[in-house]
Amino acid sequence: MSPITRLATVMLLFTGITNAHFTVEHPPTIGQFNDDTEGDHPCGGYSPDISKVSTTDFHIDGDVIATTLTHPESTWLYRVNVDPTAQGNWTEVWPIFQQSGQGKFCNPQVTIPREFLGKKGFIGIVSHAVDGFLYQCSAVHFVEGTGTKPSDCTNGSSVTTNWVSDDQLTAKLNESTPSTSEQHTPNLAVSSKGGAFQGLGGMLTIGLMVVLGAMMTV
Ligand SMILES: *[C@@H]1O[C@H](CO)[C@@H](O)[C@H](O)[C@H]1NC(C)=O
Ligand SMILES: *[C@@H]1O[C@H](CO)[C@@H](O)[C@H](O)[C@H]1NC(C)=O
Ligand SMILES: *[C@@H]1O[C@H](CO)[C@@H](O)[C@H](O)[C@H]1NC(C)=O
Ligand SMILES: [Cu+2]
Repeated sequence: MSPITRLATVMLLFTGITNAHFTVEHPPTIGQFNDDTEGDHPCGGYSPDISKVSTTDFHIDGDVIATTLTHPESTWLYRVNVDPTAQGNWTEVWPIFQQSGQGKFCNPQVTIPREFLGKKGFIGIVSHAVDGFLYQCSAVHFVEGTGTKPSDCTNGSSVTTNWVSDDQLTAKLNESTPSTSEQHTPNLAVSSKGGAFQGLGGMLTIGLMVVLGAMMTV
């Protein structure tokens, strides 16, 4: 193989490695998505200020939360609050459940307690997966009625769910300050092709440096 072919092969091997632990399709999240800080409470590395972000209407009688999981399994907590900086005092808005199978999960029927009607606040989505807790937040305006299901609201064909309890996730309803012991630690021992390398943007760099180094010596 020529060095260029070799490089191309390696680039191909690394394609898809930098995918996220999980992403949120609906409602739109706030802040720039960052794989490396997705484990930072409360919003995955972004410090929100409700007065500075634009909100999406979320219908309290039923609206859509849609995620894409790139781990083989996750337990999920959906929580809301109206704290201006998304700290603490969270209310659970869907029972904790476990997803098995990578891919999309779309829940079109999330309801919000009426006391939130007319307020602006956050929907926090917390994943408890093999490499720890991961967070995303959406800034929303809680409005009357039911939302319309977007066309990309689908469930992955290999995705199944079941109700579970997860005390550590439940405890996230009271969590308000970043907790260093809960930081997301990449785990190389993760099974499943692709899953093993998620979040390791650095792997790509290291891998390429190794390859470039090898090419120099050819
Ligand atoms: C926590 O949130 C609930 C629901 O919005 C609200 O009724 C309550 O006053 C809040 N408690 C504190 C201490 O902010
Ligand atoms: C996805 O599956 C859940 C049950 O696990 C179901 O409640 C939900 O309606 C499904 N979503 C879609 C878009 O069919
Ligand atoms: C949250 O904290 C309050 C007061 O400290 C406590 O009563 C409540 O049980 C806690 N809730 C959870 C889910 O840990
Ligand atoms: Cu991960």
